[in-house]
Amino acid sequence: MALVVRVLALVVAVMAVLEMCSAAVYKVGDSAGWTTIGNVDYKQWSATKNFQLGDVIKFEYNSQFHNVIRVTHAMYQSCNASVPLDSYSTGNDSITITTKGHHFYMCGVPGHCKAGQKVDINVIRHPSSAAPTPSALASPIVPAPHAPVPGPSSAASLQSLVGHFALLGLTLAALALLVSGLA
Ligand SMILES: [Cu+2]
Repeated sequence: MALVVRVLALVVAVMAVLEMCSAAVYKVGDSAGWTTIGNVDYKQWSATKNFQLGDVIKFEYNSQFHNVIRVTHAMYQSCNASVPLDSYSTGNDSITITTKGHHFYMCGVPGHCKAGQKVDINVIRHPSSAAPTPSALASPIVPAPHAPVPGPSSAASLQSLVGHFALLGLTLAALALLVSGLA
């Protein structure tokens, strides 16, 4: 029984760590993609996501008819495409989010933004969470971890796996100690 509890706790901990430090890829509009067809509600789409630093925002569209530009909040609101901050036009654009706050994107083709082809990617600022280290930003993709082997050395190896996430490592260690105490 004690072993089961310990293994479960470790699995939960590993999942929590992976959840927090692995980059997610979000395809804008899901299966519909980046389009004016079908009145995709991009506001609703982004509202259901929990964007994190390092996540990849993927725009898939027919480059003959659409494009992607990053704009300011004011330009986003007024659908002003005149001075884009960034622009993309391959039809398969992956953008990695490296800063917190709002990231406003719209289609620069006349009329499309007004028709709703605009999206606000908001990485919420958590005041309590530790600031991400530059190394974490530089390498958002976490190497595939080895399957956790339950045992006395698990906590140590897990800690080394997430060594650069000191706070998480400490949490993990505390959890392991707690579980060991209960066993
Ligand atoms: Cu368009």
